[in-house]
Amino acid sequence: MERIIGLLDLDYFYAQCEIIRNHSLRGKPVVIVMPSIRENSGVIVTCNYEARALKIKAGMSLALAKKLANSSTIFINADKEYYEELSVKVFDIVDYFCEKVEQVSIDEAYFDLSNHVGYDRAQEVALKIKQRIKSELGLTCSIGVGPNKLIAKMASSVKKPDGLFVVPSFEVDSFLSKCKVSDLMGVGEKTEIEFKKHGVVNVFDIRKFSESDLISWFGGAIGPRLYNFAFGVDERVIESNREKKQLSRVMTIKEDSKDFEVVVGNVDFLVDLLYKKILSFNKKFRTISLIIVTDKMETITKSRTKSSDISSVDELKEISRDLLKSFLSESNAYIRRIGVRVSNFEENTGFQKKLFDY
Ligand code: DGT
Ligand code: CA
Repeated sequence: MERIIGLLDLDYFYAQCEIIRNHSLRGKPVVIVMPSIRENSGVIVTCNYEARALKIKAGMSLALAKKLANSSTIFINADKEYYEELSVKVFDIVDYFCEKVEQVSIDEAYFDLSNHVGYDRAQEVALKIKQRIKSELGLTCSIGVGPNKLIAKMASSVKKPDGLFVVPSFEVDSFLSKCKVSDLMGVGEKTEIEFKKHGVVNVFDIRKFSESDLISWFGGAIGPRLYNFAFGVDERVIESNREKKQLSRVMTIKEDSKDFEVVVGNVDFLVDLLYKKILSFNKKFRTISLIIVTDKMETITKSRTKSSDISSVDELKEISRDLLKSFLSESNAYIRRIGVRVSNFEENTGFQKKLFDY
């Protein structure tokens, strides 16, 4: 299966978080300050595009930013706890669509789109992620999609803000042919200057040299990596580092149907797949949901939460079947896609402990 990776980066994140809880800020320059102990001093950690138009930017002192500000500019002290809460909600949405998610900062994560098979489908999923984040939280983000982390990250900044840019594997060369070395991940000012000494400005200039040239310029760790980057090669894997809050399995039914006997086969199949996943996570769960997408592309969710943990695949099947029956008795719609989800987890420590006690 071809590897397809996405990188999601929230736009002017801290500033956007402030704007969504106070709509009167919209349209004004908004600057987020990390205050220092000394009164009236601090550093700018981010600002929105209206403030960037005034040449205010992250890393700048508060004093300088105040000189550049106009009368409508709003300065706000950073509220990290609130931003972290929103960040969790954003990446929970990504988790819902993708199994492997690696968060790399408060507002950035890589995610694996490989099992959505093909760039068209990957693009659709990326768009859905953007739409869900916008409709549920009111935040915009930019997503890049490509065959590896390098290309996904580079693609994410092409259409920033609120962008989506896809570079399928067969377009990597033409994409890189337009990029400068400074666009490559890990190339800061120092590296750029060293490249310049050898006449290297564009990514493709690197290709005129050998890997050992790059090792002699940048050392054995960075040299080979940058050499590979020049050819669009990046083997780094996604290292999932988020605790899963829910697990789900979804499929499209062969033919739209409202016949219990037809749909229940799909539900049982999904429950078997899901149960295998649950066992590998070693968690207990209490809420089961059936997610139904109709032929009119409406999404309906039916859930049941038990007072005790669900203990077997049979119990999971029985509840899923009940939820399906209840949907069919209330609706006349044809079912196109169906999913089963479990949530409300607890660590399954009792069982683990017993195993280790012996
Ligand atoms: P963007 O992605 O260009 O639209 O703008 P941001 O603001 O999302 O920038 P990014 O992705 O580099 O950083 C994400 C958030 O992390 C940003 O909103 C504020 C915070 N941040 C960035 N740089 C610093 C820093 O140097 N110190 C601290 N404390 N926070 C920072
Ligand atoms: Ca960002």
